[in-house]
Amino acid sequence: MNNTPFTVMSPEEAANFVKNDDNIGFSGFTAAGCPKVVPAAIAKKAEEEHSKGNPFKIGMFTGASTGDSIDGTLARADAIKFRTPYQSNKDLRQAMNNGSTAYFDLHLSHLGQMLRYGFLGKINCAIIEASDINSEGEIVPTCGVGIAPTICKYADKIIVELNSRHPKEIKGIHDIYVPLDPPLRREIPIYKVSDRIGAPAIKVDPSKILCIVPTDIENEGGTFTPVDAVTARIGDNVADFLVREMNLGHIPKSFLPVQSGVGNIANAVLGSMGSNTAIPEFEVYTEVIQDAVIELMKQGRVKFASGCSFTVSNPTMDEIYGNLNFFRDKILLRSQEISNNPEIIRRLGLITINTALEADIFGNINSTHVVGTKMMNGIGGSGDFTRNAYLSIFTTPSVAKGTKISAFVPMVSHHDHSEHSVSVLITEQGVADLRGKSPVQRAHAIIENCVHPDYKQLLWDYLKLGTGHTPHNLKACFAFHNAFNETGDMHNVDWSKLL
Ligand code: 0RQ
Repeated sequence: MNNTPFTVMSPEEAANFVKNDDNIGFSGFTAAGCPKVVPAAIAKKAEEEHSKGNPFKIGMFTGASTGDSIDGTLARADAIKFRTPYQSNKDLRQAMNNGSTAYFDLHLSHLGQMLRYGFLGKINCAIIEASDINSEGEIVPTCGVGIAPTICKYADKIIVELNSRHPKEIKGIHDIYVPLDPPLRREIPIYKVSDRIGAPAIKVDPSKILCIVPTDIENEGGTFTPVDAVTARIGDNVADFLVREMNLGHIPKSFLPVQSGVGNIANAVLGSMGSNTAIPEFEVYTEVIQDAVIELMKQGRVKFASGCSFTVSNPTMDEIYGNLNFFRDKILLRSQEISNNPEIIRRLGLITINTALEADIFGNINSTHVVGTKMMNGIGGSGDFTRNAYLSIFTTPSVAKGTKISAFVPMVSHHDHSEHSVSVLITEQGVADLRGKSPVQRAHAIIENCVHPDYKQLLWDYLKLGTGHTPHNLKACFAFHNAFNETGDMHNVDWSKLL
């Protein structure tokens, strides 16, 4: 029942407010908290317009990746002119790599302020998924926040998808805070992971709300892939390394808050940390709260989690909603500007754990581009956390595509995180501690400890081909990538043919 003064509309009626060339801001972070039915109606409208020979494409500001009902549906309708920031949808990836969608990849913490600074143009309309709304224009988000507070403030108009699948009782789990902009910015007053600094809802000008679209749709929750031998080994290597660091006095005995990236390695790492009893119970300050965090919270191993979304499977989401009294005082959901904020990351002293696509033997990281040219997903929050960490760790399996790709190459084919920000590399083979080491010493640590046995000798041989502080050989530095492009297998590098 609609107890508010706002007009109720169908998704198609709401989609009619969206015009060709509009910039639209979407709530949510990953598929969590994203609107679903209005984007699908916009895609349908785009297809209708295209069939009449009319142009119809929109610009899109999202929190991070979204569900298929936004990125997939709109990409397949060829309805995306511009897109920022992170994404992970295969149809959108194809559109970005073939040039039909212009993609701007940036650090997730930067988007809110860039929108407020006016760097990215106007926001014509915000489409927000809500669990509740009142006549004063207080919108309670659902299971992800993303950039919702800023786009609600700066969009000309707002469409609200009111999704009854999310209980109204979730109110209180969100912490909505938008910093002042320079020159008025002050410190963001989070001194502990659990500090609440904002409001439980997003306050908007009620006159901007075009309509409410009622829905009752399940979250597009991810599937949870079980830990396999490689991810389990990586997880154990991370946990054992952190215990050693604690015993050396490099990490306080009370431990430090942990950020871990998205995906199966992150779940495995948290699982290993949880089951390693030498690690005390810990807190999580991260962007995505995954299944493993919820599991460890139930076991009493994670004391508190601050994040931007519940990026969990649907059964885990149901479990959280069914036990809100247990979880309510242990979790806060914040905007990505706060969950990924450099000031807070540095102040709290985060141990950050992210996944590399490839790394080079000197410790530089490529998180985004497959063989240097094809965008995979985007930098996401990995740069926000890595650059500002107390201890920045990158994990990766040592090989991909069977063993045809080595995750370690002479020089990264695209550069996201520099040697200056990366402290430790960890694979299923072992741990390379890069702190305090020269480039050559880093290469020794990486080749000895992290590289797959198939590729060790090739990389030792490469190290002899260069001179200087960072001994690259510019004729040979992309030999691994060239071998893969030419033969489909990095094993086929032959230094003698290159020099
Ligand atoms: O391909 O799916 O065809 O099998 O890349 O690799 O090992 O399944 O790893 O899913 O964790 O993704 C870096 C992309 C890793 C991710 C990246 C192929 C491999 C496979 C995926 P297939 P895996 P993951 C917080 C932090 C950036 C953002 C970030 C990412 C596919 O972690 O997007 O860190 N990170 N955010 O076979 C060519 C290589 C390869 C390779 C693997 N060297 N060359 N292909 N693959 N290595 C999260 C947010 O910001 C929301």
